[in-house]
Amino acid sequence: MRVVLINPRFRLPIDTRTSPHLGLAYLGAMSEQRGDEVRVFDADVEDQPLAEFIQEFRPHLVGITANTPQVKQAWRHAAQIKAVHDVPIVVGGPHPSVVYEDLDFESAEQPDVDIVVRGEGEETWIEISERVEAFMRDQDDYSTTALMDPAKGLWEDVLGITYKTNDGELHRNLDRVALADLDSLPWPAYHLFRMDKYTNLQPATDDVDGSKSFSILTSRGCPYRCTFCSQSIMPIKWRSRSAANVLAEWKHLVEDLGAEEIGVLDDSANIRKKRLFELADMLIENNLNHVPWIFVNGIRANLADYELMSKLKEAGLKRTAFGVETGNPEILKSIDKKIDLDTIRAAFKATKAAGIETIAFMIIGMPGETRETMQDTIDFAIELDPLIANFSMMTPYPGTAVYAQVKRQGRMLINDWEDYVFFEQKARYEMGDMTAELVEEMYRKAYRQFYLRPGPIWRRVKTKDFWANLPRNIRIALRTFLPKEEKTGLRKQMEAEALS
Ligand code: B12
Ligand code: SF4
Repeated sequence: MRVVLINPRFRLPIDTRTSPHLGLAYLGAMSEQRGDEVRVFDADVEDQPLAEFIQEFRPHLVGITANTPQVKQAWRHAAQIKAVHDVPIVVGGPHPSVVYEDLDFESAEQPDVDIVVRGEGEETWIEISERVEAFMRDQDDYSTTALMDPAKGLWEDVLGITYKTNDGELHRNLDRVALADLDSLPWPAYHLFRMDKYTNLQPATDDVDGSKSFSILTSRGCPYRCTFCSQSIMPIKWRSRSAANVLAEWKHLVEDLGAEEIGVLDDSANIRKKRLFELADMLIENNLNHVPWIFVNGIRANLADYELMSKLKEAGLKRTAFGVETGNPEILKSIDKKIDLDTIRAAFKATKAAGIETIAFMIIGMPGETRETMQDTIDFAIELDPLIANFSMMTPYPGTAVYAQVKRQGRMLINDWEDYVFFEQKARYEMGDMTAELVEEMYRKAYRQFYLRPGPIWRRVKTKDFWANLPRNIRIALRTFLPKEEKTGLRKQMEAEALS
């Protein structure tokens, strides 16, 4: 069977081409294991128009991924496909998985979407593929309308899906239980991606050829539930792969694919420290520690002591992020991060002492913030003095506690899913005395105050990567801080393409 997996085009191109979509890479690997002929169409990097590609490849099944700002483009892509080819279209990913807000229904009721997959997708995707294939084999009059005929009852017992039968009725089936054994998954199918089209994990900092930069996921989920964090995909139970299983993939990335940089994308990789010690020892023993790697999304600060960090350094860890979020103790308590400022201080101290570079993720404009608390955040970032401080303005994603709180007590300033991004310099909501103007002012101040200190400027200019990457660094800086016209133009272009 021919299957296509699509990553919808996104209107902030520079930030989304850092690495291939790992979720699609897993789904593609599962489909290949099943014997399907698979194509990945990452609309962010493809030159060919989608409709033309679909007409040429004529898939039997299409899957489209969607986080919140991508979802409308996912629906537009579905319409573009159905206009040229009759094929069942499945949408999955973090946005349609927010059942709490009925966002599975929202996608399923789009005229060109047939099935929505909620949560982790590998098993569900394969079950859908099997059903479609079996149906095609048995029917002479194969069409999506026939496939979605309620009288045939083809989808009634498939766990983890929401679907629309051809009478327009929506059906939400029971959830699927999370994968118990992550070691049973195949490795992500990077060969399905045009690797030369990606940048690298952190292009503003490192000078690595994008086709030599790979991601890996060693665990899934997070046992915490911070009030701002969108956790629609993974259940609260944290699950990990065995160290030996991770090592085998790591070896493959380095020895077969020539990885020069590896990004660990886990939400919380260090929940079980023992597993990391084991993995680190294996990387050292197998001579894989010469390839630098990064914890891209942050590890828990309460589980990052000097002993662990120096072992990880020895194993090749170059840089790690921490979700610091705020410098104000009351705000920190209110977001349920289950950590305190001293623990964060200790983690930065231990990590730096081990010789590892640090990134601090900070959020400006949490519910309840004042000018003073936001200033605390800026001051705390300066005190911690990471290599990179990444300030974002609080964006309340559907399904999070903050989203519910803003809907209850605040004023949401956006009502278009495409605006749910935090790269842009606009506040997304107001609450009480916390106005958009204030949040935007403090956000700008954060970058100014943190980066325009003599220390950080000198440190950046001294690095080899900075000079090697100078033209690109300037381009990224310009696009990140002065991108308004370009983004507006791109959005209009996307809408026009969809209508034409
Ligand atoms: C890496 C990452 C990025 C990278 C993406 C690189 C890339 N090309 O993929 C970068 C840094 C660019 C990024 C950017 C953004 N990200 Co991001 N990102 C992540 C992160 C940390 C890991 C993603 C991942 O690989 N997961 C592991 C894979 C296996 O899971 P998955 O992709 O979700 O896929 C599984 C299921 O969702 C499902 N599935 C997904 N798609 C489909 C499709 C079909 C057909 C089927 C059947 C199933 C299915 O099956 C897959 C396998 O189980 C997640 C957090 C997380 N834990 O997922 C946040 C996360 C996805 N990002 C998030 C956000 C908000 C963003 C931004 C909007 C932030 C911003 N700057 O404004 C941008 C959006 C850019 C864009 N175009 O997508 C949110 C999304 C919330 C939401 N409601 O949409 C998350 C969940 C973080 C969080 N906890 O809040 N991100
Ligand atoms: S912010 Fe980090 S610790 Fe908190 S729920 Fe999300 S992934 Fe877990």
